[in-house]
Amino acid sequence: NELTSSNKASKTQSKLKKCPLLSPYLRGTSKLIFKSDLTWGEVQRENPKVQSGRYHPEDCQALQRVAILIPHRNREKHLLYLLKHLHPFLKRQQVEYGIYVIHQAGDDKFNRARLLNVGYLEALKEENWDCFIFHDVDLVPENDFNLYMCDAHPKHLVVGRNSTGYRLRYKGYFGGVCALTKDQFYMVNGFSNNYWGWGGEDDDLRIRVEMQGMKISRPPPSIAKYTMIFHTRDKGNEKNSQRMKLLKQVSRVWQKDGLNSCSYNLLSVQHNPLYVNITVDFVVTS
Ligand code: UDH
Repeated sequence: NELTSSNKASKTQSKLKKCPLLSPYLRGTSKLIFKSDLTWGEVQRENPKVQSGRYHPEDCQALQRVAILIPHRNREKHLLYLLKHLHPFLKRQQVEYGIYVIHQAGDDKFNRARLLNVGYLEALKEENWDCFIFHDVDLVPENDFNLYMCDAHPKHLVVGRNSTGYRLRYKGYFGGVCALTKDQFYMVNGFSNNYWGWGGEDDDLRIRVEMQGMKISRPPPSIAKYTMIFHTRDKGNEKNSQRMKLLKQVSRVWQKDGLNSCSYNLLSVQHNPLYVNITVDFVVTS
């Protein structure tokens, strides 16, 4: 039923004029407030038009259909703060969007990249999304001119974060939040599935992108700013000591390690009001 009503909504939308690239509702920098007693009920009441994590503008036809993919385990408070800010932020941008949280069950080593591959594959079963935003749970965008839409080349949206003085962490950094079209991500065979624990998977994706002759674009530093919600290193996400070795193999293995070899047990798909929660577990291979 949900899907039928979303199809109807898309048909009505296609009769409307196209939304402009820069929506008239953009405000620039917002002051981000993280209230300690914030609840899911409050955020739900603030976003009555969001259903199953989805929204589309009512007065114009969105330029892109965008899926936001958030890898997650044991960061409920961060998720609440992120969605509190992300829903109104995306509404102001007039994009049609859906938010998917991909949750890794159990306490084995965390695998951010494989969760994001799962998000891409599962989200496409629900809707033919044009653009995917791969989004860490603890990074909140500060300026709504940082458009959550895809470009001709893959886009990296985090130039700076408060915790590092708003400077790019290092030349070529491609982590945190990035945007690739459905085809760009497919062309690179998605992320590698083999990075367990922290680090390396984002550099691996950058290498895949560059090998296809694509360039990475970034919005101006004054716009691509994020507040990182403070946290310490999570249990199960220790630094991956294999990462440098794996990074040397990308050109040899990318065609057989990625979307086309992503294995997972799908434990549940729940349609919550503010997001779709996809829970999986993996067989750890290293
Ligand atoms: N994530 C989880 N749960 C985990 C681990 C990771 O949800 O247990 C997700 C989450 O979306 C997070 C992303 O994976 O934003 C990246 O992981 P991270 O936030 O641990 O990586 P980051 O580079 O921090 O932000 C690394 C540890 C910081 C230690 C700081 C000590 N100075």
